[in-house]
Amino acid sequence: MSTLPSGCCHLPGFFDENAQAALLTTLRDVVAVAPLFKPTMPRTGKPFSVDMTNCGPLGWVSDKERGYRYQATHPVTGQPWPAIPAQLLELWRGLSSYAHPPEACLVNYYAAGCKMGSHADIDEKDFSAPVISVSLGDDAVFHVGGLKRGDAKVRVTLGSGDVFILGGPSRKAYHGVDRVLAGSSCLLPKGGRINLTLRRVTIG
Ligand code: MD3
Ligand code: FE
Repeated sequence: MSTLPSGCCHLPGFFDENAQAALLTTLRDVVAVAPLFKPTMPRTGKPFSVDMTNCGPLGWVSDKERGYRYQATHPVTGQPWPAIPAQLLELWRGLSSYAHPPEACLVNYYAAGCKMGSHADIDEKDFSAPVISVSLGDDAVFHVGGLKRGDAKVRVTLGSGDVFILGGPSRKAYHGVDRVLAGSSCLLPKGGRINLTLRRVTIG
């Protein structure tokens, strides 16, 4: 048994199977308007393991030339991001304790074998708002540490329908995804995992 750092909250099975399927249906509409793209690392141009897209007024993107940033338009289509689905706005209202709506919902798609190296989410301006994440599809082994890269890490399996809230002292903690357990869920017909992160970007 290990305890999560202060400010982290794991809500396993927050969304039941029906709610997961409904969320997936709305995400299909999001991806139809804002197709998944492959971000690249600042300076090196190395591709990310995951594919991404966004919904909401601002989306998180990264490329070799301009680095990590939020912007109002899709990097490939040049179109505005679609709206954040109602179920997710409701989730934020219920759990964020924050007076303003989220501005970004980053959608990460993990095919089998994808991972996400340890990083801190620090491209936002308002750190008083939490980050709220929703996992769908295959289980992932996720880690969360402290404010320094070398701090001790706690590992948690994030399953389909789980919600994870990062706030307070953990808002800038290092975290990442070590691996995805292929075949652990049948929610996604082609397998893999989707993670949604709701974020406030600007000061409300
Ligand atoms: C802990 N996504 O998109 S979500 C990301 O499962 C990201 O795709 C992971 O890290 C994923 O940036 C983890 C849970 C999460 C989100 C933000 C955090 C954990 C966090 C911020 C601080 C500490
Ligand atoms: Fe992150």
